[in-house]
Amino acid sequence: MTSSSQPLVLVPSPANDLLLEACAQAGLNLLRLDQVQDPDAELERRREEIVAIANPGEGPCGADLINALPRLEVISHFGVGYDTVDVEAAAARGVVVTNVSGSNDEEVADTALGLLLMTVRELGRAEQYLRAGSWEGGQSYPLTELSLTGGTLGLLGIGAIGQAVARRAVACGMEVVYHARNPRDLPYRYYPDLREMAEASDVLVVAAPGGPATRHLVDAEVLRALGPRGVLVNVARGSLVDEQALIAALRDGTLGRAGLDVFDDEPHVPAELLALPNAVLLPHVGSASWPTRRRMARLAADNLSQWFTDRTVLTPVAETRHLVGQG
Ligand code: 8YV
Repeated sequence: MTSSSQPLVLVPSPANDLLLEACAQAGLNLLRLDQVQDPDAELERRREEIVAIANPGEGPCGADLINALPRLEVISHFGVGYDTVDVEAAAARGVVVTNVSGSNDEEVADTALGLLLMTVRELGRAEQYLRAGSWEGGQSYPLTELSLTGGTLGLLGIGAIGQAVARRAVACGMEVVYHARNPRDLPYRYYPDLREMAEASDVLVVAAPGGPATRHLVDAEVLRALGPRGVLVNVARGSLVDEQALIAALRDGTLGRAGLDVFDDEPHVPAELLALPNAVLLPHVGSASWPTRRRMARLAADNLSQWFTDRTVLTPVAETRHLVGQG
């Protein structure tokens, strides 16, 4: 049951049904800004009542909004990546930010594996070949130039998703190496230099957080180092890759192939990319299954109810962890 005496939780942009259902089940009192006639006026009228934000994955949660809410205590973001939330502005105000860390690692890693198979073993293209009748026409599908087994997979980022990708790559008979800000206690070779790692890799999988600190880490030089037989897979954020450099490299053969689930300006995908036969493109479906999205939604709602119960949260982001106890 929700009642107006309960803390008010702002949903600043259109939210998916799973998030709304999970919040309703947790008894949260929501103010959905996309459901009111005049959002600006409503926000102004109720800004002193709002103590929490339930932020849908795609929508921004910027400093303007954070600073407009004098009683804001906590922001629960529906996503593992929280580059759309201005965490610095939140931390400066003492506002705790949570994500849904741990709820979609395996699903996103499966998507990376799918992109690996689609790029390296051309499974999507082979299916199109069959459907077009070419197989029945008497010709076998051409042998693929590459295979996964025996190759080296370089990971940019070795958090929970990176590690889940690494486990799958090992199961496929690949050697795993990684680049991150710091080496970790893991059984994979660490490269302090991304370009050097790209040179030593057959496939580069991007699994690091987005945001200003990682913007365009994968640039023309890294793509050149990956080389004409190299494959880039991105399941993280479009911002980590210089998209124009990627298009140029795929077009002139400097880079062999790319498998992308994420783009710079989603849901827009540049026409140049759509036209490239050596790019496999997915519409950001990394975590897009009912079981995983349900888990994400529940965790996003649980972070808020936990906060209202005992002022702890389950999954605070690193930048605001110091502001809170963990449940
Ligand atoms: C979702 C994601 O697409 O968790 C993330 O960081 O990018 C995806 O799982 C997104 O959160 C849904 O809005």
